[in-house]
Amino acid sequence: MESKTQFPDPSQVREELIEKYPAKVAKKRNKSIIINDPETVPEVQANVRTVPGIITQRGCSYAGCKGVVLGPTRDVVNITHGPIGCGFYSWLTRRNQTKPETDADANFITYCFSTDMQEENIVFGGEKKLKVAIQEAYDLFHPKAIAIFSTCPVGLIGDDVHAASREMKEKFGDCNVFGFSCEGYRGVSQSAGHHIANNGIFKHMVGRNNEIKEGKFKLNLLGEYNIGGDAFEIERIFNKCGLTINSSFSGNSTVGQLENAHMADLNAIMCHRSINYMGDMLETKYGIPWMKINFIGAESSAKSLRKIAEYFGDAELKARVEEVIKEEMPKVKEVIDEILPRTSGKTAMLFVGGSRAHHYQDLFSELGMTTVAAGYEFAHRDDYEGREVLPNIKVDADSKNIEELKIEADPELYKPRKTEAELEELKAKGLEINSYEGMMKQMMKKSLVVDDISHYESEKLIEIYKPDIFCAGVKEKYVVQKMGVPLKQLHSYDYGGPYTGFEGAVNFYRDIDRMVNNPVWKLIKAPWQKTADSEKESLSASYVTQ
Ligand code: CFM
Repeated sequence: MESKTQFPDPSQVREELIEKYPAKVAKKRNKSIIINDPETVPEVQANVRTVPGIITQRGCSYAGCKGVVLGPTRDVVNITHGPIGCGFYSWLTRRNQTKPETDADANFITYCFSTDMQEENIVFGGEKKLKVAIQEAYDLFHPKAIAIFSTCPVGLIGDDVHAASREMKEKFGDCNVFGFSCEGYRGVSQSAGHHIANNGIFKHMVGRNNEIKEGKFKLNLLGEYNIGGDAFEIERIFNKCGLTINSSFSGNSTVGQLENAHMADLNAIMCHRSINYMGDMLETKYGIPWMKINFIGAESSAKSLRKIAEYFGDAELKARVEEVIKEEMPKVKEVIDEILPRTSGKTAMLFVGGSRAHHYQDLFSELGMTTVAAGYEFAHRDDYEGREVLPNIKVDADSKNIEELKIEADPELYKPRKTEAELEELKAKGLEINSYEGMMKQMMKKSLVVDDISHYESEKLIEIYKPDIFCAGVKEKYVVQKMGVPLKQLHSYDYGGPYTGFEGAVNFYRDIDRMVNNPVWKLIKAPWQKTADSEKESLSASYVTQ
């Protein structure tokens, strides 16, 4: 791909990133720092342990299970079984918004439930305390479900959260109680927790309610957690088009929705990394296909709507979708026309999570900006290279730790929503069913892809490329900004958003315009720098033209 911008030679950059490491570490990191080629996508080392001592952006398995996947369901009482720190730091730190339909509907999202384990419980066991906590939550709130999340010490001392949950569930009779063995150490990152959460929801919730809800075109929205109200914007657009969200996994979701997920006719997957297991299991057991969609970016939203309409194959729906796109696009176009001259040609780097480093590249390209380097914290090779590499992924000891549920077609409820012939026809039309092409095929040739980037490597990349914006999280924010580069938080959105759909795209364009065109970044100078400008000049000496 041709570009007007000058970029450093990526192989030289890679050398520079690893040159300070001891030989063994350099060898390992080398496999996770890849020069992209969208035509023949190279292999990326991903989902492996972080080298001890390296400052990683990653979180833990408990974070992925409790915080990410189960956290946003508003009427489950989520109890952290463990020391108070784990519960406290997972309390409202992710901006998954909720809006109950009425004031009378349960919403426990603002509560923090923990068993507050003490030394005594570590020595003598914590099951008794856990059962008391479950009882207390039940007496106070009478929730439809109580979920128990294990933290590291629970696994180390061997508390059986599953037996305790079963016992309490039987005792109550009208409250579903279930546990998760999602101890922080259980995998190499929060990704393990996603898988554990998917398994638990599938085993304990999905399929308990066969009610057929109203709506002609019913789909589940998978892997959309309503950060900053993202799911509300998608819902607004779906409502306009006549599409019904049957269940949401799991932004603003309810127990009732998750229990009824098997009654939808399509699973639309936003975040492939965190929820792909659910898509596959719903397909195998109930015959519901899944499709990768992306509502980050106005063009991507339009494309996703068209894909959904094509799937349902209804002429009226297709026409309505076109009408909605026609209605929404002019507002977007107006803002783009204003902003594009100011953002065009600028560069971005995205190092975040397991899906946004891909999705947000679409928004940047709508702004005429180039992503020069990107990477995930905890994604797997399929999120980088595409799902076709799945059969070649080596299952290591860390992945073997996580249970793979054996799912079979349900004798009564399995009902293929599309025949083989219909699926083939859709595929022939370019609709990817049950597949995801990953991030790298959409990235520029010779851009850098770095998995589980270390703090040191981020600083080096910023020094070398001097991007106009760096996207990551709060842990990186202020260090990066002190280097004179604005940082956009792509986890919490810096308290902004929504960024999905058409209205979200406009919000994002405006926020990025304000950041990359703010003169303040050029004025930042550390006390030891003589002048900010002379520093920049010396660094730009390493640039080569492509
Ligand atoms: Fe999926 Fe997410 Fe993400 Fe994720 Fe996350 Fe998140 Fe994320 Mo933070 S589920 S992988 S574990 S899109 S919390 S809403 S922003 S790292 S890129």
